[in-house]
Amino acid sequence: MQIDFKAREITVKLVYYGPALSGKTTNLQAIHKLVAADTAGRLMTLETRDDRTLFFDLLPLTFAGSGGIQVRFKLFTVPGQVIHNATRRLVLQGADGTAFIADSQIAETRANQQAFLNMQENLKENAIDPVTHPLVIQFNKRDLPGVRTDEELDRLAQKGREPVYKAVALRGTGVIETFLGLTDLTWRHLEAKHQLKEKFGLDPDVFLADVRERLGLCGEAAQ
Ligand SMILES: Nc1nc2c(ncn2[C@@H]2O[C@H](COP(=O)(O)OP(=O)(O)OP(=O)(O)O)[C@@H](O)[C@H]2O)c(=O)[nH]1
Ligand SMILES: [Mg+2]
Repeated sequence: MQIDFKAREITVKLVYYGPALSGKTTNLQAIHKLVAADTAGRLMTLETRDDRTLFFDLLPLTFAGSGGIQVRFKLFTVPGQVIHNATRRLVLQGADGTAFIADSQIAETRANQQAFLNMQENLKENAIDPVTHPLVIQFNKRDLPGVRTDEELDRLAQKGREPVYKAVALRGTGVIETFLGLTDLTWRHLEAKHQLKEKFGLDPDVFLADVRERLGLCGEAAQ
């Protein structure tokens, strides 16, 4: 998190992590499409010819908090291809929260596991504790055949600490819910660490309700 006292601006870094082709870029594209233009900035993507992220994508979302504070969420994606590990580590630097985008296809189970371990390693490399780091998990591509069942994902959700979301990012389903879940978890973590309410008069309940309200309609529209 960056605080600019002069500009009265707080910048929060959120990273979309996961194996190659799980739909990280598609999540940002869907958010960009669903969120009103006064909230979402320009989506910057850097892709190779076959749609693979080479470096990262970036989408800024800006919200007005109470007391004239601007809160900017910078959403990044990492490149999922195994060879781009150095870039993934770099993008994860200073992350305040992470959404792990898993591929629901049974055939991708191993790739998900490897990417998850890789994320934990890279968090540690960046001196971020994977145990306390705000993390949500999204199982994407629910529309495809050969995916893990809803029951299996529900069981996983019950077993783990992290909130789990199901999505079809290509249709915009579940992407706003995932983002709101990540924002909620991340903001509460930042509040505990930096006392934003005390310093800026930014009440977490009021601010998060405001974010939900502004994006809530987008989630419903996507169903
Ligand atoms: N059927 C289906 N396809 C999806 C869904 N989400 C993404 N895709 C497709 O999966 C492919 C990969 O999506 P990307 O968003 O580029 O994946 P990525 O995770 O950014 O991939 P890297 O940048 O290589 O790490 C594209 O062809 C998307 O259209 C989904 O929910 N359902
Ligand atoms: Mg990508």
